[in-house]
Amino acid sequence: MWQLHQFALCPFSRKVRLLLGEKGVGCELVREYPWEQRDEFLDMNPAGQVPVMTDAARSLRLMDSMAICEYLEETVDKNAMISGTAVNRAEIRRLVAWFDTQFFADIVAPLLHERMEKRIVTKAPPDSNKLRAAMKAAVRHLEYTDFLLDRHNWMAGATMSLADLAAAAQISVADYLGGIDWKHHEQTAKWYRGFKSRPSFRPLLSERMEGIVPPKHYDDVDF
Ligand SMILES: N[C@@H](CCC(=O)N[C@@H](CS)C(=O)NCC(=O)O)C(=O)O
Repeated sequence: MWQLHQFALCPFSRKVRLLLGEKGVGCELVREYPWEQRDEFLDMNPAGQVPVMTDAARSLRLMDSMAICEYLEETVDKNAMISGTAVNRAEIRRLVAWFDTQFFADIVAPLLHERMEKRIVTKAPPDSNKLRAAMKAAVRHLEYTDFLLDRHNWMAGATMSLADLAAAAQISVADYLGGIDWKHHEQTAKWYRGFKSRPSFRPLLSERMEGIVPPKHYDDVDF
């Protein structure tokens, strides 16, 4: 049985969880807070980052969300998420990298730092200028996803792909942390409403991070 070492608001772990759900692969969740820097966890992943996916019975240990997703894609046929022509697959990988690096750096990382890490680790208040900058960046990013979704039903083309899972993972954490103003983003909101009702997404939306309450619309499918 796979075990996924992760925490509720890690967008990279969410992407892996969504892929596991879409592919119907069972997995036990093990909560790991990387900021605790536990020796046992650093022995497991010297980078000190979640997600890490292990299967003790088979002595398997996978880390880095993209490496884990590529492994699942290569070993589980059901619901291929990096498929189509070489050009299609390149576009899927480009957009996964876009959400995992740009969207994360501009929006999710500052929100996690200001609203979660400061609260849990340093007990300092959030910096309102940094929160405002992240929300402003979210407007720009959602304008881009509106543009992508104007051209086709899914982020990278006509079918759902890993790009949609990466986008939903990052957007859902930003939304939990109050970083998204959905006004004027009808294309992205429509796509996200559809995503919210998927069985792979429901368990993530019902989870809460201790001490951090999401906005009311967060798990509402008809927000
Ligand atoms: N490239 C890595 C990034 C993972 C990552 O940044 N995880 C964060 C939590 S969301 C983490 O563990 N941060 C702790 C640290 O960097 O020390 C991946 O895709 O798995």
